[in-house]
Amino acid sequence: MLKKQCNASELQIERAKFKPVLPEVLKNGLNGMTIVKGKSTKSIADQEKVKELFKNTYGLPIVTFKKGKNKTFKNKAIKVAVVLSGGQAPGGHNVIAGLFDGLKKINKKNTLIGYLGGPSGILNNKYQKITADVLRDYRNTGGFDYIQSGRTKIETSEQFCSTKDNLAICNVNALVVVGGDDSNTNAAMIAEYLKEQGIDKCVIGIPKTIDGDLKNKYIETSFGFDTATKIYSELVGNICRDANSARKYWHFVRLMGRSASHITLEVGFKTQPNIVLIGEEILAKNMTLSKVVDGIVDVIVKRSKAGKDFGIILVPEGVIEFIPEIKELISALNDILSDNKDEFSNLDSMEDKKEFVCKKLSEKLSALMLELPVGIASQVMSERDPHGNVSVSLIETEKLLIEMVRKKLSELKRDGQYTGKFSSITHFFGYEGRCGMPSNFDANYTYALGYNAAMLVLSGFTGYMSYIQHLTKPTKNWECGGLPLTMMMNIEKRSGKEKPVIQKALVDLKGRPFKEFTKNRDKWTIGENYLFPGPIQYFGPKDITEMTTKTLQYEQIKK
Ligand code: FBP
Repeated sequence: MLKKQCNASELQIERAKFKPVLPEVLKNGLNGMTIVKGKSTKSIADQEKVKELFKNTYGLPIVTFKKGKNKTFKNKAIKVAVVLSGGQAPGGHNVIAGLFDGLKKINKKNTLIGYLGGPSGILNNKYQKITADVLRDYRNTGGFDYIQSGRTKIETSEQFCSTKDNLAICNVNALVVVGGDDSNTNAAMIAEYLKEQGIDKCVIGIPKTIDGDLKNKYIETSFGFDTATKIYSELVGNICRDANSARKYWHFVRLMGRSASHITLEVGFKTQPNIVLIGEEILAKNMTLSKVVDGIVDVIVKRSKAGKDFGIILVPEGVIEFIPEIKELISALNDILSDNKDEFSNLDSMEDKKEFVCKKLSEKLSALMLELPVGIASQVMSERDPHGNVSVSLIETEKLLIEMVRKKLSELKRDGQYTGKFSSITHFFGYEGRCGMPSNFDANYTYALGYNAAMLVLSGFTGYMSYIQHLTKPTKNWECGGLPLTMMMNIEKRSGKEKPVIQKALVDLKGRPFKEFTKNRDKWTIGENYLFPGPIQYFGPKDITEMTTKTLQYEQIKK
């Protein structure tokens, strides 16, 4: 029962009673499982360079937990720290709950602390003891508000040293990092550093990000993707119905997904709007911004000729970085901004900033910069996050597209090729979905990820990510284990320098989900095949409450 009932909604109170289902293999904790180790692994690319940088944690085997008897396990009480890192994703609190329950199941004296405000909490030694009493109010809730999150990157030798010292001050045996590709890169570097220093402490990562771009054969999806896409799909479905009722607006909906277009593809499947842009396809076809706009205009004109001056278009926020000329511009700006940080930050006006970067850009890129609308030009120059990423959530790509579409349509109108009326409305759905109450899938998945992480830590593994597999099967049949973090790494240029990072998983244009999309999208263009998925269902028929994403379903259909 919720402790602070006066502060909780009816749904919160009901939801607090939900008991996540554990995979069978985890039910008896370490006493009921054997640990199977596979062969030594390699990084996804740049093997020699990654191996050189991770001398102590490279090549670890994949670990699988199977039902059986664990003969080697020593039950000594330990203290674990957890940190939530990067953007919020539904289910973070259940990771903490799973970790807490997993630790307590094995030994009541095991304890858990949470570093506050993300990795900066480790550096400033700001933490809080996780207690059963307080945790009760956060089980099955969205958000990261129990211990909050942050985007600090741990990268300098001073920062690694204070991480080591602060873990020692707190007497912590293990650190669990809940994060996306960048945060888990941090986890891999801390694991390597501690090993190199001869310190016997474990570091385990948990795959989190609504963007869905932290995935591979073992990490079938990152947590939060399921809930966030269900929330966005409800909203987009409602807009589809409104558009079809009023029949007077073109809705340009930008969706979160910093790099990959997984969110947009999934919402596309669930709502079947008229146009769905996929950044990865735009890049593969080397489409310029003008070509992308031509494609949109083509559909608008066709629908207008059929008497339909309305429609819905989905735009992934990361699309901007996939358009070749803008990708080149952003990459050049990354270097300029990182090499001239102080000088640039002393410039006050937008005009001065634009002039400053234009002088340093090539002629071609400087011309492009000058062509961009003022708002967009200022957004592409905005401050990078500590991992060197441009803040695409602040770039209003949908407005740029509308401006260009409007221009082309008026040219067509002048030439008598278009007689319709173009009225547009913009939407951006991102923050609306990141802290939603986790779906049953995410509530179970995150709890299992946390519980499984407890088993990895208690078995003494370090430099691993907690993985749960076979996610379209019933929860009790999910398989669990640990995946070496270095296996997912490659070398990339960040803030102008080569860095080891976990490679992002983009939409695979040869993969089943994208193929399903291309089979259907023409139908969606001219017709009104809209679907209205409605809100997430927590109670009721299992077909609805246990439904996984379409992406996962397509990926796991037997070939
Ligand atoms: P993570 O990869 O850290 O989970 O965050 C992803 C994301 O939600 C993106 O979709 C979005 O572009 C970004 O965070 C927004 O960042 P911020 O929270 O710093 O505004």
